This record gives sequence, structure tokens and C-alpha cells, in this order.
Amino acid sequence: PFLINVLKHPTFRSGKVTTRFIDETPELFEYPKIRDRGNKTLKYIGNVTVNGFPGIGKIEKRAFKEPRMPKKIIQPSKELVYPKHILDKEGPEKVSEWVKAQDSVLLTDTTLRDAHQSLLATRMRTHDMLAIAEETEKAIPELFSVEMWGGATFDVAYRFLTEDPWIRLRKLREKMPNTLFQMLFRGSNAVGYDNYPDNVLEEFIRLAAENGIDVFRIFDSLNWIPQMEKSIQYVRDNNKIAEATICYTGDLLDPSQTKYTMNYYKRMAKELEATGAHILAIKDMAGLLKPHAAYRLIGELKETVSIPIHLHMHDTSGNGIYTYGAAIRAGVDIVDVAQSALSGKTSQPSMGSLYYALEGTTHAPKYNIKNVEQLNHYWEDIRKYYADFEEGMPAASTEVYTHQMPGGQYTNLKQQAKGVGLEDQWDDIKEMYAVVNRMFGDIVKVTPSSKVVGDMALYMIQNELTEEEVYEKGEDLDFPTSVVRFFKGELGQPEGGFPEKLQKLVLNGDKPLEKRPGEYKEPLDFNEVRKELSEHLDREPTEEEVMGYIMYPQVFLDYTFFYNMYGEVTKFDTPTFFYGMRMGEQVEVTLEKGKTLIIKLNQIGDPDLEGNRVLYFELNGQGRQIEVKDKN
Ligand code: 3PY
Ligand code: ZN
Repeated sequence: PFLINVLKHPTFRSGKVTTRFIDETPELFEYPKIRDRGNKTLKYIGNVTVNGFPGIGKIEKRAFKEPRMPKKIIQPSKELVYPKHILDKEGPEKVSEWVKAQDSVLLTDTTLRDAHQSLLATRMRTHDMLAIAEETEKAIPELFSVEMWGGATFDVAYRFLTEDPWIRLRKLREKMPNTLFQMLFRGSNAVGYDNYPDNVLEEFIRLAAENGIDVFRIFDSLNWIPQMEKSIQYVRDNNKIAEATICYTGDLLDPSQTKYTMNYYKRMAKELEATGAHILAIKDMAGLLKPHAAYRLIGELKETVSIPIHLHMHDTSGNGIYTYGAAIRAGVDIVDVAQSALSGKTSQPSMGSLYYALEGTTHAPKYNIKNVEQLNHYWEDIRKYYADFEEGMPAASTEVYTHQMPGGQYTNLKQQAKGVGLEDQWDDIKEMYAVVNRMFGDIVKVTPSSKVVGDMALYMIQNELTEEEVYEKGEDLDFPTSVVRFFKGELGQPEGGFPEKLQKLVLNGDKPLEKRPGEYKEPLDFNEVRKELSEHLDREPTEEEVMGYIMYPQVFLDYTFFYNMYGEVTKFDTPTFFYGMRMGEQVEVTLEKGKTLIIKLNQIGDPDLEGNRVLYFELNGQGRQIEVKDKN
């Protein structure tokens, strides 16, 4: 049809074809571009239909209903204050003052980040976030913030979803201009597992701020402040909110606790306040903070620092709401919750449950529960799309108080165990996790230190090693790389130092670092990296692409490879993205306003000798065939 349209055009027939002809009739020449995009789309759908999606394999596509959207959102009063407006007009200190002046507890909604990281292996797609973003801002404008970026989402977006996390950030920002956006930043590990040179942290924070992040929750996986100071300063330099974090571990009220005591937390809180934090976060990444401990911890920290306190926890034990109740009575300023449909278990406690638990009390959060319940219908329906990623625990489990595994790691480590065929030994792995923690000297366990503990636990189970055998055979053991790096000091220094005997065995003659790892690193030459990447891409990369490449070089290159092959797969609805199409089914993919592809799958041919199948589609009414190699 492209050629026919051109041939039939009067100018073409008159023979006066100049470049102006192309300029003045772009619609004729658009066609190959759309055709190319159409082809890529069919290639993707054909491939996922025949071969399934990585990690879940080939599964018959179920019939999903359209997710329910809110029907009637009640608007808030006119006097509502948006902390985002305070930040933009008056700066971060004023936001801290405003937070402290509120009687009611404020909320951060983690649905778009930690909730799906902890329940659905971080697989939530931008498509499903964007569809509810505007409604969320309208329905709960009283939120302190929405956590929607950082942690594992950066890596997973590129690696598994063929999405650019920077685009996710910008698009959500367009839809939610009045809401503070919050990210989880792993201090000197940024959004990776490695230590980066200081100028990389600086550049990452600058770009994140420029693209729309307002609140940076900065933590270190060993609670080592030297690993956080630079990041706090860079956030301040960008006039954004630096939320410096203490990771909570152990049990504050356990009389045998000698390391992570009230004095430890108070000392750390004071130091973080002195580094220039605008807010202090208590990050209970595993969900170990029991109600009475929370009351004591928050009460005493409120006396210790004058910045507001933001509490984060996971509901793994099922005690989350009780702990929040106690923390709120003790005066905590902000707590993290998720939409009910994505709350509980290894995720955050439920926003709706907290509402009713506090109804009528002085500190009850202010928002419209009916609005929230309507949003929750949407999430109830969306969660079904991701059922095949639900690897977590079936219900609350109090074993977390023993193994102390972070909520975000639970599904991950289980996947990792499955990958090496140790799925059936999951109970042993959890026990070994606690043993390894003790061997390491009782460390804070959160990305990336939690991965070190997990890797060692898997290693010991896989090689049938007991604790004693590790000490006996240590010199001949080939410890996992992450364990060697940890004992070398590449993640920084744990409270109380490393256990010497084990460190000697693991390092096998190598000397540990004595200073902050970043101090040994030369600043990165961004120009060099840009040049290198432009050779891979065959074009000039954006600053954000350069940063994606710095964080995850191979993952980023693989992402661009798939992007070039399949195009903007973010435009597909989620069932089509994960499961492809059923025979006879019709789906619509809107590539941009006014450009919708209507796709029907008519037939799948038998494989030829090489295993290739022909898929017969209709694309906007025209027959199209795509050949796909059947890998099954
Ligand atoms: C992350 O670093 O991704 C976490 O969620 C830690 O809790
Ligand atoms: Zn968390």
C-alpha cells in the first residue's frame, strides 16, 4: 500500500518529485516507520506467544477483566497543602518544619516500589502505574510522598521489562505533578550492588532530581555513616529532601542485645542529623520491630533529634499495624503503607487497615478512605496479572524474627535457590541464613549485605557444609565472590568490625581495605563512558542512558538490543506482554495518540525442520506473517 499510495499521488504522476514532495506529504512516508513498528510489535507478540516469558515460561493466557477504575473520587478541601509545593517554593527545611507541625500521622504510599518489589519480584510495569497515576494524586493528595523509584526497580526495569526507568520517572511525574516522589538510594551503592566513585553518586543524584525525585531515602547496608555522607550532601546540593536512614535490626528489648541497643540508635540518629539530614528514616527492612520496641525507639529518638522521623517496615510477621500504632503513639511523623491489595506479608502494612485502626484518635491520618478503597479495586485486578511472579510466603510468618531476612529479599533468594535446584531445601536455607548472620558477627542485612548472607547460606547448603566445617576446611574453600568482597571491606565496615578468624580464611592472605571504598576510586570520566556507549549504540546517548550503562553495563546493552528488536513494548497491556495472544484473540496497542495497532492472531503454523513456526496475524485489517523459532 505504501508504494501504491505514492504512485497514485498526482505530484508523483506529474513527474515533479523533489524533496519538497516528501516534506509536504509526510503522511505517505510515515508508512514505512509505522510498518517497522508494526513488525517489531508482531515479532514480540509472536515470540512470547510461542516461547513464553523469561522466568515464567509458556503459559496459556488466562482471560483477564479490564481493571476497575475509581468511579467517583471525592475532592479534598480547598485549603489542602501539598508538601511538594512547599519543597518547590521554599525548600527542604520548610518541608521538615511542616511535617513536624502536623498532628496526624503522614503517609508514604509504597505501592509503586517496595510493595511490588517485595511481593511480585519487582515486575510491575510502567503501563499499570501510569493508568492509575492521575487518579491516585486526586484520590489521596494528603500523602506525604509516593515511593516509586530506586531499590531494585532500576535494574529490573531494564533487565526484565525492557523499560527505561528514567522514562518511567518522567511519565509518572507528568501525571502526578503535585506529589512528592521518593526513591530508595543505597548510599555508595546507588541503585546497584557495587561501590561507585563519588562523582557517579553525584551525577546520579543530580539526574534523578532533575527527572523528578524529591525525597531520597539514603541508607547503607551496614549502617556505616561514611558510606552515606556524600550522598546526603549531593541531595542537599540539589535542594531536595535528604532522608538519612538507620536500618533496624535485631531486637531492641532483648536483654542479651549488646550491639544494636538504644544507645546505638541514638548515637547514629544524632550523627545523621549532624550530617545535614532533613528527615530521619528508620528502615525496618525485615519487619523485626515489635510494638513495644517501636514505642521505646521512636519515643527516645524524638527526644534525641529535632528532625522528623519516618518509619518504614515490612509486615512479614503480621504485627505491622500494631507496631505502627505504637510508633504513632510515640510521635512518629510519617509511616510507609501500601494499597491493601499489595500490602501485608513481605510488603508494607495496609493503608486502609491503618486508617480504621486509628479512626477517631488524635493522630489518625487524614484522607478519604472511600477514595482509597476505589483505588484498591484497581490494584486488586492488576495483581492478578502478576500471579506467576508471586513466589513469596503464602501468609504472615513469625519465623522472620529468627531468620531476619528482608522483605525484598525473600522472593529473590527463593528464586535464586530455585535456580540452583535447592527449592526443596527452602526451610534449611532460611535456618542457614540465621547461622551465617551469626558467623558474620550479626550484621545489618539489607541490599547488598543481605545478598552476601544469602549467597553464603546457599553456598553452604549446596556444598553440605556446616558452620564447623567452614572453619575447618576454610583454606580450601572457594567462597562466593560477594562473600570475599564483603570481608575485603568493599561494602564498608560493619558495627564492631569483622570476625577475624573467618575474615582471614575468606581473604586467604589478601589484605582488607581500611578506608571507605570510594576513597580508593578515581573519579569516573563520563566522556570516556559516553564515547564507549555511543560506539555500542551507534548514536549519541543521553545522560540518563550513560548512567544506566554505568550502573548495569551488560544489562543496559541487552536492554537496548531488545528495544531495537521489539520496540516500545511498554505500550502493550500486561497480559499480552507476559503471555502473548490466544488464537483468534484481538488486542489493541496504542503506540502514540492516534496510532493504534489492531492486532488479531489467526493461526499458528506447525514448526518446520528447524523448529520455525509461521504466525498469521491481521494488523489493522491487513494479513501479516511472522516467523518465530519455537525454542520448546
Ligand atoms: C532495596 O535496597 O532494594 C531494598 O528494598 C532494601 O530494603
Ligand atoms: Zn522495604
